[in-house]
Amino acid sequence: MAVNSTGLWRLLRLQHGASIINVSSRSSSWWSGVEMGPPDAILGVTEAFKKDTNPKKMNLGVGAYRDDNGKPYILPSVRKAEELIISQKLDHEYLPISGSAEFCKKAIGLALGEDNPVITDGLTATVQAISGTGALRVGSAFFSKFFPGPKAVWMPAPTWGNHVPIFKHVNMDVQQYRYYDPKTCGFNFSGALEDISKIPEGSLILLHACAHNPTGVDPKQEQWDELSKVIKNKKLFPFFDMAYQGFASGDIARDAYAVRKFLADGHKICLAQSFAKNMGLYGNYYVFSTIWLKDVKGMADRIISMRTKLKENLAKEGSVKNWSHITDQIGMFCFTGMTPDQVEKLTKEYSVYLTKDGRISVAGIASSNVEYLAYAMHQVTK
Ligand code: CBA
Repeated sequence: MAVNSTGLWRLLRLQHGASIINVSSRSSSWWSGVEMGPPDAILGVTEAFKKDTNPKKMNLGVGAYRDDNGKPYILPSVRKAEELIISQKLDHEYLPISGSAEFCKKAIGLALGEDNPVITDGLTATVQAISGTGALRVGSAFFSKFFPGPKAVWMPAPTWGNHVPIFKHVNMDVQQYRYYDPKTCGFNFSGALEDISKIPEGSLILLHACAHNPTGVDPKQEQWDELSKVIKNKKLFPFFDMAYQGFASGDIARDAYAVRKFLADGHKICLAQSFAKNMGLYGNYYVFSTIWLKDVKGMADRIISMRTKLKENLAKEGSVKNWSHITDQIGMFCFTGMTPDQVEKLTKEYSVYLTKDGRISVAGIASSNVEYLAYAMHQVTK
């Protein structure tokens, strides 16, 4: 939702239409060669959580924002937009093939800043996709078909689980560069620089614009500056995934620093944007508004305060481990450093659900259960 010159709310939404694909028939020999796809590791955590009857159970698996009572949160700006959409009695006509031009303009303006010369000089091409996953899917297919460089993409290790299959599915070779340092639970800057400087010239490199998933570890601004230089020298093509703008620090410009800096340094980039997290729109509406800026800051602040409380409560429990990475990391996720055995114990004995890599969705913690979580984490890590 954006405030236009007359001060009225402008509403923009995706019009996917309802669509289903039916293939007959399940038992037919036509499909005997079809392998069962792997289960989604993150959504599987939610399924296991639902079956647990422990009243103290916590779901820290999926990256979905919860309020301080652990309930799904509808942003006030989104509620307002919904009401306006209904009252405006919009039609359900087809959009052009690249989506709503007005929506695309607002989206790229949010990412780069509306007065960014790349936009004002008409140097961007923006198309609408179905959420961040759809944007990555369309972008990867585009690169697979048209990218003149090697058909390979370098990703941070680790990266969001779906990055790998999305790019493999379009027949791109997936390689990784060092990113996370398990010793410090922080950014392996020298390792990243070393690996990136060995990537063949003209290749594609995937970067998380902010709030890296799953580690919550972001380069500092001066480290981004250095990365930009090295990536430019190697003539790599940066593909940014920005799924958390505003959600990391509460400040949309700060979270877009890397993207804007790379453009200012003269890179040509590709950018996949998602509004699932920062607008709480895991479904289908997209909203831009000034109320939203306040809403997103509220969400970011609550997450940051939960990080502090979790760290404090671990200390109260008597944990002597260094948990400073809980507050050093940023965004929705905290890569706790817990081992798969500790994670298993946490789930089995304390009904705390999270992914096996030790990632917790900080957005799933509430004031009422942060002490319990600290207690449980201390029990399995002491
Ligand atoms: N990029 C990154 C880095 C992400 O973390 C996610 C979502 C997406 C996809 C893209 P969208 O929902 O708009 O398609 O975003 N990652 C998750 O929050 C979650 O949706 C997560 O818990 O990791 C998922 O993986 O299921």
